[in-house]
Amino acid sequence: MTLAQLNAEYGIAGKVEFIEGGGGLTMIRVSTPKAGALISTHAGQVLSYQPAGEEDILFLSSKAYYQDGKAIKGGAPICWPWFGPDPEGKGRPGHGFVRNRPWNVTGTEALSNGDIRVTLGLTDTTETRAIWPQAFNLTQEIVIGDSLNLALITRNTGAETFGITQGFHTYFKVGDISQTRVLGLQDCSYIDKTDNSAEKKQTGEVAIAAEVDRIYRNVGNTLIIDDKALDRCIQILSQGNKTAVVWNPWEKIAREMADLEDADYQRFICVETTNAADDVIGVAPGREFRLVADYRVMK
Ligand code: TA6
Repeated sequence: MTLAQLNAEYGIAGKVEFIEGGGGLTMIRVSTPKAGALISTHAGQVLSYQPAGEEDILFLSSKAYYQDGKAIKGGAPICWPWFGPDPEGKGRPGHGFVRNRPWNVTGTEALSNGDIRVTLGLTDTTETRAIWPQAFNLTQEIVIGDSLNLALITRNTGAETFGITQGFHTYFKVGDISQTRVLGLQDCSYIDKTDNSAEKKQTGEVAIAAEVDRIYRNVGNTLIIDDKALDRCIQILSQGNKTAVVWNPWEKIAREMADLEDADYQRFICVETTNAADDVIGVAPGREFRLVADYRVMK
C-alpha cells in the first residue's frame, strides 16, 4: 500500500501518521501526550519509544541498515521462529526471518485511556515456506502509552504442531554501560555464550565490564535496568518466557560490526524477553501462544 492509502485507512489525525523513513521504508509515527514512538513496518520493529519528558528508552544505531533483507540495528527486533543461530544448521539467518522483511499493517486504534494500539502481522507465503515449512499467522500488538507494551502472538494455521524459539531482542539506551546494572536475575543459572556455553550461576546484580552474552534460565517476570548515568530505571515486565538474554558486544565485537559505531557498546544493553535454548514452545494446530514484554521508565 502507498503512504496515502495507509494514512487513509489506518492514520489517526494528530496521533498516527505513516511516513517515509530511512531507506524509503514505511514507518509509523505515533504521538500521544504520554509518549511518542516510531515503528518500522519493515521488520515490524519499534525503533523509538520516548515517554513525555524523558530520553528515548531505545537505542538505535546511527549506522543501521534500512533495506529489504537486512535487520535494523536497534529498537526492538523480533526474533522468530527461532532465536539465535539456525537450529537445523542449514545456514538460514540468525534469529529467524521476520526481522528482515516487510510486515503488514492490520490495525490502529486510539484506546479510551489515550493509548494507541498498532497491530502488525505476517502470514506464511511461498517464500516463507521455502525457509520454514509451517503455516502460521504472526501478530504483533504494540501499545504506546505510559509504557511500551509488546505482544507477539503465534497462531498455528497448519495441520501439525510446530516448535518455536523467539524473543524481543531489545536494545535499551543507557547513559554509560559501566554504570548500568541488571537487577532481578540473582541466583538464576545461565548459559555463558562467551565461555563455550558453560552453565553458571548469577550472584547479585549483572554488571558489564567485558563482552556479555548470556541466556538466563527460569527467570521471574520482572527485570530492572538500573542506569545511574541517565538517573533512571527501566522496568521490564514479561509473560510467556522462562528465559531472558543479556547481551553487550563490548569493544572488539562492536568495532567489527559494520552497523555500529565503535563506541556504541557503551551506549546500549540488550535485555531480551525470550523463549530460548530449551525454552521451546510447542504450538498445536489451531492454537496460539503469546509472548509479552512491557517497558516502563521508573525514576
Ligand atoms: O541476543 C544475543 C545475540 O544472539 C548475540 O549472541 C549476538 O550475536 C547478537 O545477538 C547479535 O545481534 P544482532 O542484532 O546483531 O543480530
